[in-house]
Amino acid sequence: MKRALITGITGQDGSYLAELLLSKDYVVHGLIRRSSTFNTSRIEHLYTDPHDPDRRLFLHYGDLTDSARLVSLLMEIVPDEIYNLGAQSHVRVSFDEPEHTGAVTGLGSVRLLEAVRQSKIECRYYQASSSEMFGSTPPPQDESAPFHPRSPYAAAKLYAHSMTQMYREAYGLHAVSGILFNHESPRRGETFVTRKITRAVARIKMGLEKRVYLGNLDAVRDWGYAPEFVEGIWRMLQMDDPRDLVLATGVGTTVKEFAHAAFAHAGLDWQEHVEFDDRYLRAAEVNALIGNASAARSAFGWDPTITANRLAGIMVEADLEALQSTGKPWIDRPITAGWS
Ligand code: NAP
Ligand code: G4F
Repeated sequence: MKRALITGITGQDGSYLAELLLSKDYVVHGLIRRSSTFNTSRIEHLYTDPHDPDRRLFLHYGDLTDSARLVSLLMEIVPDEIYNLGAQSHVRVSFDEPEHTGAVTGLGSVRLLEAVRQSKIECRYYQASSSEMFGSTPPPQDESAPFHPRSPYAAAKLYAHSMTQMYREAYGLHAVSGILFNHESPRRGETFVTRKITRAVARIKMGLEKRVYLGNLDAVRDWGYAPEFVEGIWRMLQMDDPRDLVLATGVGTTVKEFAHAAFAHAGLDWQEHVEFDDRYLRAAEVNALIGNASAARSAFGWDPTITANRLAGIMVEADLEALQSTGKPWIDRPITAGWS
């Protein structure tokens, strides 16, 4: 059985990746942060009792800012594959917390790479790079497009991306970076724009709210479906020649168009419920990200099927169902709370 270590296992991608690896008979180890409230809701369905002798999911407390812990964990687990998905991943928040974002999203990767080097463990390493690194470079963006970061988050990701490439070239580490364009799902964090919209649609449809406040409606993103992207992550790390590849759907959609599709899915008119609030604008915006993933298609046949319109439907359905099934919508956080 292969052993994998996932940082960020409690996040959207980490939870889907854990599911995928368990379905492929891996033993999965995940790094989780100590929190005063439960932060494992996305992987609760995968949890097995520690007394179960057949258990294949193990969670370890740790943090990407704690080098010594990363070294000791690697020595204990001796993973065959490491997926570094942990990050302060919110672009707008990175303007408020540039130093913290650099420490986790940028230096966190270097701590992990260095832990691999120091522990001398033979393993493959995946770095979660981002299309945000292209920043102001116009679409379509592929592996040869220049990087021009427009946020502390993008700058931190570019540093981690360059260091991953450096460890591959200097130390022969089997390391790849997936340059992933936006990918969403019902498990998407509630403050990213797609999920913010689909939660709002569900709450408005249920009569719990009347409107949602958004920032830049003209930004274009290439939104795909997280489970398909996670499959691409796994396949990328199975390649025998490690190299960095773009994963994207190739379809660009504005925030406005996504809102239109999501509200229409519930029989609502977005224009009656969406209002502008400049608190959601960024000091510098990335206007348009649309990826060209033809290299990944040739390398391992990756061909995503779900783009923004269908994604909006999947997410609205899931948010409506979640709200209806709790029976206690009043314990759900309101959408207008002002978070980024
Ligand atoms: P996410 O849902 O925000 O998950 C981030 C994960 O990182 C969470 O498990 C979080 O733990 C963990 N984390 C945060 N700070 C940490 C720290 N100091 N030490 C250890 N773990 C820490 O992100 P995602 O959407 O799944 O994305 C996964 C990765 O891909 C991220 O690196 C992201 O930047 C990158 N990426 C995402 C996209 C996308 O569209 N989703 C596109 C390109 C790249 P808690 O649960 O405790 O907060
Ligand atoms: O959903 P977003 O916050 O995602 P963003 O900034 O594109 O970043 C996501 O994708 C990256 C890959 O390209 C990842 F690396 C990163 O970790 C993250 O997963 O914003 C999308 C767009 C932006 O242009 C933003 O200005 O939506 C616009 N937007 C408009 N109103 C809003 C809002 N974004 C948020 N979060 N909240 C709003 O109210």
